[in-house]
Parts: sequence; C-alpha cells; structure tokens
Amino acid sequence: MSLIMASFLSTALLLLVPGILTEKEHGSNPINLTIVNSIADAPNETYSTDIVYRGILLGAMRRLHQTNADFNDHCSSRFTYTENFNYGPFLESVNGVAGNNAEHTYWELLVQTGKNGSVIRPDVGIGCYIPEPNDHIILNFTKW
Ligand code: B12
Repeated sequence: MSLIMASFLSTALLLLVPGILTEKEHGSNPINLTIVNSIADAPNETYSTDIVYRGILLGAMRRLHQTNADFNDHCSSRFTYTENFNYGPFLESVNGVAGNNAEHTYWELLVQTGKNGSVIRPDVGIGCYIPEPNDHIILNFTKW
C-alpha cells in the first residue's frame, strides 16, 4: 500500500516540477517605466514593457527599445549607456537627453516599489537592478 502511495506521489511530483520550473524560467511580468525630466520640466512619459523572471532592468529597457515605436525613434537608440570598468552600464542618455559632467546633470534611477508605493533610490545601476513584479521604474533627469 505504502509502495503504491510512494509511486503515486513521485509521479505527481514529476508532473508538477516541470510546471513550476517552466513558470519560473519562462514567465515574464509587466513593468512600467516613467521618464521624468526634473530640469526641463517636460511632461512625463510612461511606457510598459515586460521583464523576465529575475531579469535585470537593462533587459527590460532593451525589450522596450525593440517593441515600442515611441521609445525606438526610427531605430536609433532611445537610451544610451557607457560601460564602467567597475560598476557596469552607466545610463548616459534617454530620449536624446544626455547627462553632462560640466552641468552636473545625470539620469537618476528611482523605483516606486510595488510593495508599499514608497520611492527608493537603488544602490546599483541599470545593469544590476532586478525589478520586483509591480515595481514602477523612474528615470529622473536631475542634478548632482
Ligand atoms: C560621484 C558619484 C556619482 C556621480 C558621478 C558624477 C561624476 N561625474 O563625478 C553621479 C551623481 C552621477 C552618480 C550617479 C549614480 N550612482 Co554613483 N557614485 C558616486 C560616488 C560617490 C563617487 C564616484 C567617484 O567619483 N569615484 C572616483 C573617480 C576618480 O573614479 P571613477 O571610476 O572615474 O568614478 C566614476 C564612476 O564611479 C561613475 N559612477 C558613479 N556612480 C555610478 C553608478 C553606476 C551604476 C556606474 C556604472 C558608474 C557610476 O562616475 C564616476 C565619474 O565618472 C560613488 C561612491 C564612492 N565613494 O565611490 C557612487 C557609486 C559609484 N554610485 C552608485 C550608484 C548606485 C549610482 C546610481 C545608480 C544611483 C541611482 N540610483 O541613480 C547613479 C547612476 C545612474 C546612471 N545614470 O546609470 C553606487 C554603485 C554601486 C554599484 N555596484 O552599482 C556607488 C558605489 C555608491 C553606492 N550607493 O554604494 N554617482
């Protein structure tokens, strides 16, 4: 009896595990990204895209670039980044507006968390930040 039970359970487990893995490995979550220009006082622009399970923000931004005509601008890149030796990708420009050392301007990464709606300033950049489902990403052009 216990042998039958054990084989039933292991069969059930075998059927379930691939399902769980498939959801985690192939699932994607919708994510919103808002572009704020705190210096020029331009209207905010909000885009929606998808992020894969445990994917980095840069991946979601690349997907947005590939799929969204407004963000894409005739195939020229709507965001650019430079590669920092130590910290990875540094977001340089968004929709043609670039940070400038002489003017002390830059694109700040902020996140309104899905958990309680508070706005945090991640301590990593776009190449390392892993958004949670329902995070609202804010790219804020500002001064340091
Ligand atoms: C000054 C500074 C800035 C300035 C740089 C302006 C400038 N031209 O000087 C500004 C305000 C732009 C900045 C922005 C950000 N920063 Co900063 N910054 C620093 C700080 C305090 C000193 C860097 C420095 O001058 N080093 C000395 C010089 C000689 O070395 P350097 O290699 O040439 O320095 C360059 C890099 O550090 C680069 N840089 C600065 N910050 C970041 C962040 C990322 C992700 C990258 C790729 C590069 C980069 O800018 C410097 C000048 O070119 C460090 C902390 C520290 N004490 O080191 C944090 C630090 C490097 N920054 C950090 C972060 C997280 C950010 C932001 C992502 C914050 C945010 N949420 O918006 C943003 C970058 C967003 C983007 N556009 O991609 C983290 C990086 C950690 C990590 N593993 O990713 C650090 C370590 C602070 C921390 N929180 O622990 N930063």
